[in-house]
Amino acid sequence: MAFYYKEVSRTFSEYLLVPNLTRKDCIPSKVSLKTPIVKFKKDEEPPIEINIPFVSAIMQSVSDDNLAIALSKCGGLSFIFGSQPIEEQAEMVSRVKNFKAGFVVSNANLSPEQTLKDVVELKSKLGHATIAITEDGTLNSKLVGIVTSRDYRMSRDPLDRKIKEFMTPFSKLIVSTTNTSLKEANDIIWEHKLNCLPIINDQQHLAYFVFRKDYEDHKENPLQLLDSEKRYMVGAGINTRDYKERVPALVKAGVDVLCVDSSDGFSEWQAETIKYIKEEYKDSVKIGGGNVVDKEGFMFFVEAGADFVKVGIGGGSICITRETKGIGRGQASAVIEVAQARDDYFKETGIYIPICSDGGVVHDYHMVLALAMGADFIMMGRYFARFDESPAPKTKLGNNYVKEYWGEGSKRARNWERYDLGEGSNLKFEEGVDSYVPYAGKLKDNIDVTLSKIKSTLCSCGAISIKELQKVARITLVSSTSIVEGGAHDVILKENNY
Ligand code: RVP
Repeated sequence: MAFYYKEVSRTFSEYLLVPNLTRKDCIPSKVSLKTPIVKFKKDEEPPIEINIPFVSAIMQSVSDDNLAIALSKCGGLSFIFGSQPIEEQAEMVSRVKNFKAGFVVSNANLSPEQTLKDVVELKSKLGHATIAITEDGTLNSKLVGIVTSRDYRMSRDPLDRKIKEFMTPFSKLIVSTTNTSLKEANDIIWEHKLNCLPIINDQQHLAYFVFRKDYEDHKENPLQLLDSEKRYMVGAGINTRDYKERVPALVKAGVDVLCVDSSDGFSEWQAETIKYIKEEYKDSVKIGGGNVVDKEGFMFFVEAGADFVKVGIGGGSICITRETKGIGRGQASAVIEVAQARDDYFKETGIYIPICSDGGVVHDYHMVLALAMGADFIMMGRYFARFDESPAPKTKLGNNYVKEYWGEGSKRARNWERYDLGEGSNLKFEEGVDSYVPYAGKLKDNIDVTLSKIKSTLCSCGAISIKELQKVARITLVSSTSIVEGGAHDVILKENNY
């Protein structure tokens, strides 16, 4: 006879936190959200911790190098999507690792023979006002000048005017060389009242621009997540098919942590993949597995040697696995059970294996609930897909700006490895949808607001760290009528609310 769970499968919206005494030292500025993401032993320092408990989903529409840099700047970590050719994924990882804060590789480049029309088109396409002019219009030739909006007047200059006639030529530029530090570059910018400083290599090729406007930006990231060589940290997703080729390429590119990406990770292929990587690389490569929703799944990954375990099936906003296959579990129930298994295992062995709650976060308070229920960190897709830095372009839908967000199990992503049950990569049915999400602006601005809310909730619960929250949190189930009571109700809302 089938096994029946006694408890209903529940999700975050069915719970609330009940406040505890807020001590005087419980103030938001004292709250640390630092959290371990890989296995460690009792009384030892975790080998990798992130400064805010968020990681971005292993998805084409979420985690490319651009979002990874923005998130790492804020203290979180991205897992670059694996549903792309090995070289391209490794290239994204290496772009994050080689990114020098404040040093921008120019992607707006033209040649002196091109025209004002090209400048205008490029500017409207990329939104940059500073264009590098190089001999052949690529970064592989000499820098011969730059064009900014100060160099032309749209009302007077004809669109077919050649760039060489109005650019600021190299001879008039103040430039610096690649051994310049960010501090030195900024000093030159201030001294000469520049808006931007081109940094050139010994062949006079443009290596980077340093912009005046970025200066404050780089001073403002006290939580940025850096490795021992002061490079941004980044993760990457892999699958259970081509890992023997993919992992070496990612390791060579400098990846900090890997995760096997699968909708249902409780499979022999995942164990095989993790065991192989641990045999090859010992502890020098950190790898997580998932997704699972119960104690058995967690213990399976513990045996396989995983450094963390990812929790959640079917709760993703773009995920239709529960509808198509009838498998899954409410995200809260899954996290609660797996967290208990993690704690029991820690008590028995002194080995702590962090767990990641993946998918289903809709409101910021869901994040605090996930943490309070025992998650060490949280993976999100929809949350990040809405920001400027995510890969899809911003478009207009009716009167609103939106970004596209598609599931890895959708036809569009063609990531059949994630859903593969060992019989090849043919699509039989989709487990994800293609959708829009409301555009929400810059990642940092949104994360700042989210973090303020989370810190404030921790203070109400009488905690100043995630560990403390997990010890002291008091969580209650809510009735559907009390959920109605929790929102604005029985008033006529003015239009400008929210
Ligand atoms: P959400 O944050 O709710 O958008 O969920 C993101 C998660 O959904 C991912 O981290 C992944 O586990 C899952 N996902 C990604 N693609 C699909 C799908 O197509 N079904 N599901």
